[in-house]
Amino acid sequence: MILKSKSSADLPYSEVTPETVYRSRREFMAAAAAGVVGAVACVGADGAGQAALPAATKSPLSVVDPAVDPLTSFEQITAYNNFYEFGTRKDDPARYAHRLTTKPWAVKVDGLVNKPGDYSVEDLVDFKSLEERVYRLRCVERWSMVIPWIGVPLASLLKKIDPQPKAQFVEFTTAVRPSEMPGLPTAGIEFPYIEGLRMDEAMHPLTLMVVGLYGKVLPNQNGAPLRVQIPWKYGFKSGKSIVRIRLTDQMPANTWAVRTPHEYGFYANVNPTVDHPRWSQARERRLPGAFLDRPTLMFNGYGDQVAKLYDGMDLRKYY
Ligand SMILES: Nc1nc2c(c(=O)[nH]1)N[C@H]1C(S)=C(S)[C@@H](COP(=O)(O)O)O[C@H]1N2
Ligand SMILES: [Mo]
Repeated sequence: MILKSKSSADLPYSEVTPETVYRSRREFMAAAAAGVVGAVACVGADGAGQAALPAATKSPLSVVDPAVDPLTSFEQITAYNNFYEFGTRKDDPARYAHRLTTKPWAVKVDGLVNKPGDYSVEDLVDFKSLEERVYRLRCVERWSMVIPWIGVPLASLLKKIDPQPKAQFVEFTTAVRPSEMPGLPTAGIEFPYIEGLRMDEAMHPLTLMVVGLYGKVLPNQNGAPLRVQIPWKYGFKSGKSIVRIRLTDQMPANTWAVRTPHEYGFYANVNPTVDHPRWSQARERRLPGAFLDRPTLMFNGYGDQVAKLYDGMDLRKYY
């Protein structure tokens, strides 16, 4: 497979959503002229500096009711992040992730697939069939957000690389760039950050490969250029800035489960009845709120669609 250097930002203008979708171009230019908007690498608080993606269709798989779960602001989604490669404080990714070079970007595909190779993001993701999916994100640390992700089903990507029948798991490896990631030496976890899914979880229509949010190219602090999103699992399952996708018949050794196995497992399904050893998972706070003012939902509210994947499994044992 040839690695192409063409990126979403290089698409012809006609394929690009007008800036007016989220903010008027005039307003943006005025801000730019006034010096309010920084270098292209920096993300404005409202996303104004971030390139637009081709138009996305709204997915019916967005089950979130805006009356109950209003969208979290672009500013909040990009200002409060876990991305330990850039530091362990919530504002470190927003400060330092612009250092990550996301173009060109190669994703190595290997293991039990019929089409291994080095792929570009555009080889793996069809930018003409992007979907917008509003998903809740529930971090194991008990905060949550509601995010309008842009992406394609992981299943569509897997179809392109053609898994062999023996493949039982998908393993994701994320980028390690010592010169661009100031948090590597002090994070207290092993790098590269590894995550994985069972094949049926990976093929589930809710599992999304994300390239954007709020109609814009994914900001670096949220895992540009490619991250996964599994809405019924705790946030740590959704690896950011993926550089390798490996199909395997062994359960992947995911980073947090390797580091503290009594606290974090492979499955990490959101479950209000199974506590973290150091805190209850029964409630959560919706950012920017400070209080645990709402109950956490089984499978983060996606139980109708995913509970059957775990029929007969003891979810206390397989946490
Ligand atoms: N490579 C990498 N991916 C990662 C992390 C990380 O530290 N490194 N943190 C995870 C955790 S704990 C969460 S909650 C989500 C946060 O995603 P967000 O910042 O887009 O909300 O990213 C996940 N993916
Ligand atoms: Mo998290």
